[in-house]
Amino acid sequence: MTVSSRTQVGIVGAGPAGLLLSYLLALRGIDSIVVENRSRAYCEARQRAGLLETGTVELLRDIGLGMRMDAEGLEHGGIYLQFEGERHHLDFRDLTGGRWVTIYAQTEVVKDLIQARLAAGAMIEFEVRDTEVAELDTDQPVLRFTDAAGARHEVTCDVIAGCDGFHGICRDSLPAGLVTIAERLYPYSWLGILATVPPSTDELIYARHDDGFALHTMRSPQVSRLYLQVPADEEIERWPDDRIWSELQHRLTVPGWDLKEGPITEKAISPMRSFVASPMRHRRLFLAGDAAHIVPPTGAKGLNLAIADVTALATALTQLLRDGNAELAEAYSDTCLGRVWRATHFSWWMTSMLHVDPRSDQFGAQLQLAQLRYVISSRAAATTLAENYTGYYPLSWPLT
Ligand code: RFL
Ligand code: PHB
Repeated sequence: MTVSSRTQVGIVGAGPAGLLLSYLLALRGIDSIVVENRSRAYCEARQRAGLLETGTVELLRDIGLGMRMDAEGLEHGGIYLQFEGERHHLDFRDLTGGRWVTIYAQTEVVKDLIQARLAAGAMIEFEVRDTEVAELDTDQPVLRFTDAAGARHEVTCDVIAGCDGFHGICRDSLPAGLVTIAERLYPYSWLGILATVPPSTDELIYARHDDGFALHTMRSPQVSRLYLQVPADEEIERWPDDRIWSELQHRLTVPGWDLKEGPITEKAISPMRSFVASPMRHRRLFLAGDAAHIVPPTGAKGLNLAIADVTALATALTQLLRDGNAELAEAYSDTCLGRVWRATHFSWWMTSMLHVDPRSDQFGAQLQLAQLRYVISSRAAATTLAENYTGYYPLSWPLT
């Protein structure tokens, strides 16, 4: 038997994009249901992004989600760029007229959102199976799924939002031939660890080393997060903890500074990819976040882009569903893609400047170093990095 129901917006995926969209729509009095194929515990523990742009922080505060972020997040006014064995500071506040970034993990953003939505009585169906979106050429698209107890559901919607990440089903449900893909795979991956040890730095260190990139970031005053460039097809078994620490020491070292080591509680390898699908909408199916685009993590843009997409989408859907005006819904894809391509360029630029490309030669290495020397010596070049890193396009969330 199939259980039938209806809602205004059917949302596929309880990552940051889907959850925030449902939260923003509720602020405008619009109903939604979120379906998610993982468990709540899995969604709240999945280790991913850590860094929020100024505009993302301000949005979360403005909509009443800033309490724990303000108490526990770590505000950073800059970063360190390291190359040729020297560490240089970039002061974002000075370069951008006061902008900053905040370290507040994606796991915490997701926990805050799930807690707020469930407290408001929202429908989030975890551990669903066989999600399908159908009737996409009508004004009443349909969302189907099997819930955790095994019951099949069919939800008639006014709109469906595909917030189901890179491996979701919504992008592939768009009509064949509509979507253009622009893609680049990088010839290296990131090995990321979480370690129970206070960070050895006050702000993030991005290091270009002849043996590969390394990044020192953090989660809290007690927990460090670090990344190492590794070969694209690397296996995690080849990286016992002592090898990871010795490679981090080697790539991050500068005279007079110590990298503190501690127990590693998590380690994983992630591939590096740039990917943009356009358009991000077909009739009443809208894609948002990683379902539509992926950036390599070097620019810390993925989560911020997902949040920007759904902020634009919630505004467009309010106009469409409350006021019967389709103008912003029709502009949605172009509105998002402007920001997406800026972030795609920035992430590609940071990635190419800081990683060692195994196919490159002396010419490529010298270009990277020339670019890095330029960034730390020219105020114009440093400002370019700072204004992109802290978030170039403003977010807009009208008060009503
Ligand atoms: P998500 O988080 O992947 O969520 C999609 C959700 O959809 C569910 N799903 C389905 N549900 C129902 N039915 C189906 N058929 C489904 N298929 C999938 C999934 O289970 C999941 O819960 O996408 P969203 O919401 O668009 O959010 C995007 C961000 O997660 C991502 O862009 C960032 O994590 C990227 N990223 C970073 N972004 C930043 O802004 N700053 C950073 O510092 C940063 N660091 C990172 C990162 C990503 C990383 N990895 C592992 C890719 C560091 C790393 C290592
Ligand atoms: C993180 O804290 O996980 C992080 C920060 C900055 C990046 C990527 C990841 O560029």
